[in-house]
Amino acid sequence: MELPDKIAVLCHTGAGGSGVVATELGLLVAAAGREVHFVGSAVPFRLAGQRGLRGPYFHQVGGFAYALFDQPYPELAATNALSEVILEHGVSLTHAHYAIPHASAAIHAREITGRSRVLTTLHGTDVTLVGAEPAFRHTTRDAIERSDHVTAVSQFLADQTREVFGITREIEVIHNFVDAGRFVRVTDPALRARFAHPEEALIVHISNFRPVKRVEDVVQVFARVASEIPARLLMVGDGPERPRAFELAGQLGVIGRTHFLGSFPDVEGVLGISDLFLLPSTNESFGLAALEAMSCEVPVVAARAGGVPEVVEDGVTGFLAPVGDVDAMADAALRILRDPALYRRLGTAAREAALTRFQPERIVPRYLSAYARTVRV
Ligand code: GMT
Repeated sequence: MELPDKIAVLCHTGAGGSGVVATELGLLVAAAGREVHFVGSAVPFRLAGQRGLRGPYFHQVGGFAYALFDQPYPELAATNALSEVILEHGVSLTHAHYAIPHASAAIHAREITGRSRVLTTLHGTDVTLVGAEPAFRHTTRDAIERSDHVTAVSQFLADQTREVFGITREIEVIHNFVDAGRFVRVTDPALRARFAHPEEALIVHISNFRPVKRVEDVVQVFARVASEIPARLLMVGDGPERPRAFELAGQLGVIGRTHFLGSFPDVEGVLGISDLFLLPSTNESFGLAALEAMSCEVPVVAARAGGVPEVVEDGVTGFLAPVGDVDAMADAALRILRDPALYRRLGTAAREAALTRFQPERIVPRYLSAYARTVRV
């Protein structure tokens, strides 16, 4: 297997699963001795503090404001920065996370430079939300069709992509992974005591608070649970729906038991001390935060949406309910939190699933094999 020596990575840099996967994978590929160059508008969320002389390296995409331009054209700036990196460092593979704008930029750079193959990983919103918009339909399909190789983070997403775009090309399914050494149960009574009394259940939600995450359902479920048993809710992340969730928590009388902690990259600490993870999203191609919770022995109550059933096994590592069915989700949460034996069984199985199905040792070689096949095409 002939692996490319130098790889460029394009990804979204803010808080979000695709940037996390791109970063964790890039770090592991760099640790395996390859030269990894991240290209982006900012240092990716979890890459901060991880760079060094031996890489991975980060190259900032420049901006250009000119009176005639009504927009700064970030895709062209990214294409330009990537082309420079390809030519200057002899990069032979670009790993684009998201079809648009990243795969489009990578394909454009491939044409400009006459080198560097393109592997595109689909993460979800590019296909299920943005790409399905008529305004981006042709560009998304084109980016997927003209990539040298395409992977998707779940079987659901691969099937959905073929259906939405009428695409027949191969899409390889490579699930996301979690570092089970880092995402572990934490016994830290002092840390836990900052958020909950010993007798209170600690429920957590992590997301970017976009409408697709249904954060108001999180609050609704929590209010039902908190009316039956002592409990606290940790809301980690930030985004457009946060004010509505905050207001609803006030209306439902649980604001005093809900902590809005904002966004931060090292979520393993908060997951490690929590008892239950809620993910009621309308759609979720994978649900990386749920997997990170599972690795910390935290059972998950989620909506049966998209690729979530490929991660959370109903009745084994948590419970799934129809999207929007907050009563069913609250019932499932109460069932788990009231029954210590069930809680332990689900938590142990969740950790076991993370260890056996979603370990970097199992997933990263699949990407490396895809890298080798892509540069051989
Ligand atoms: O869910 C988000 O809003 C963030 C988004 C992203 O691009 O970072 O997450 C997508 O990619 C993650 C990593 O593969 C998946 O775990 C998420 O399920 C997926 N989000 C959606 O499909 C809504």
